[in-house]
Amino acid sequence: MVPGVLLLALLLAGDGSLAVHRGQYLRSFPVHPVNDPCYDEDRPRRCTPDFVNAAFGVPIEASSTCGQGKPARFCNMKEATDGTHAGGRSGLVESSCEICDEADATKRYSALALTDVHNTNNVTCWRSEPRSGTLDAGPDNVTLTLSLGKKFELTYVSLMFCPHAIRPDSMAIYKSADYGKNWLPFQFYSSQCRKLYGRPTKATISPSNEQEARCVDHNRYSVDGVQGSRIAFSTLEGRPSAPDFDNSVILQDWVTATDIRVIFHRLQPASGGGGGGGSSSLAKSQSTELLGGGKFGGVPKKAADFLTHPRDAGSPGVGSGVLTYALSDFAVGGRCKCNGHASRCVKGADDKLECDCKHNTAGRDCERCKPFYFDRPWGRGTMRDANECKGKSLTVFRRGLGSCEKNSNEFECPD
Ligand SMILES: [Ca+2]
Repeated sequence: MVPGVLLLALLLAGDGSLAVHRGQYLRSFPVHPVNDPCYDEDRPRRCTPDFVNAAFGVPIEASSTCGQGKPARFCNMKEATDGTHAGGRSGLVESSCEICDEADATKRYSALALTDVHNTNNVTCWRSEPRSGTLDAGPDNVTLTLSLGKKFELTYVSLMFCPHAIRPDSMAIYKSADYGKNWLPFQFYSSQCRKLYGRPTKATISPSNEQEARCVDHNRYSVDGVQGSRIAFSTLEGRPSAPDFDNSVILQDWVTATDIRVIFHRLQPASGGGGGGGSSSLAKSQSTELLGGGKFGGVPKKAADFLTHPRDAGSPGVGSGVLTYALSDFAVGGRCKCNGHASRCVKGADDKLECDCKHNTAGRDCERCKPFYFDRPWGRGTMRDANECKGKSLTVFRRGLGSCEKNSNEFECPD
């Protein structure tokens, strides 16, 4: 044999042995990557995406922004409390006034500041246009809408107010679980819960009303001071089934959201503090209308009712036309919702966020079984049971192999 041919023969032999080894390698390789949190070796187990601030870097739509269109003047306020409790507000003291102007980077208060990096040494703020503070101007609502683009299961919604900004007297947090078609109340804050939102202050949640929004007098119950402070709504706090969340479909629905909307209804409490009511006759007539309760009487309430809520009597004389709603950070803590069947969410072909589904599940939220895996009904993956979708009894025909194999998910076997 000439040396060249020998070399070729050796090379071919080498290739052949490599092919054998490759085959063995493939056979011994586990079906799922070693570090896949959705599998314990080959056994499926419940898996969830990481806990994140789902709002981070997501643009928020604001119905009003200071300095947009034309520069405006706003004032920071210092709040003077009289030391007594119940509402805790006895007046506002103007501290300093500034100009907002979106054309000037140093005077810009855009909604992008709501979801940027929150650095306590360099706080960036969104501000609403200065509120008129008069009844003639109509409803004083300002709305912030966050669209997550995917179902998430939320643990909290946190709003950080700007330094020297007053915390609004009355505001509501809503959620949508269907990409903004329907809105449900998540939480209310007011010094006059019953009057504005038709709910008692800090109602107790029982097992029969676990997906009802509560109203909290945040001024009364806050311990962290009034100015520049944070409001954090914990979605499961005080809800009896929270320790058994895995098995509570009601709470799983309750924490599910695709969108979060915050509506500031009233910047200042009605004159007279916590329970006072309006001072003008117009204010009184509006209060009476609200107290009548027809509009806010029953539950569940439609978000639309609140969206058209007439402005209640504020304190028209105080800081008229210069006060703003001002937030430095809007955060929502939670996990991308994959029903226990994925450990991460990824951008899909349509550039939308979707679960990287395992356990033979499919859908943006792994909310159904893959085709041909219907041997048992779909179920949410839990600590006790990953509820993998199965297709064991399905007999299929693999094209090209000429034989019937189970689970190959291609063609049904011919009889
Ligand atoms: Ca910020």
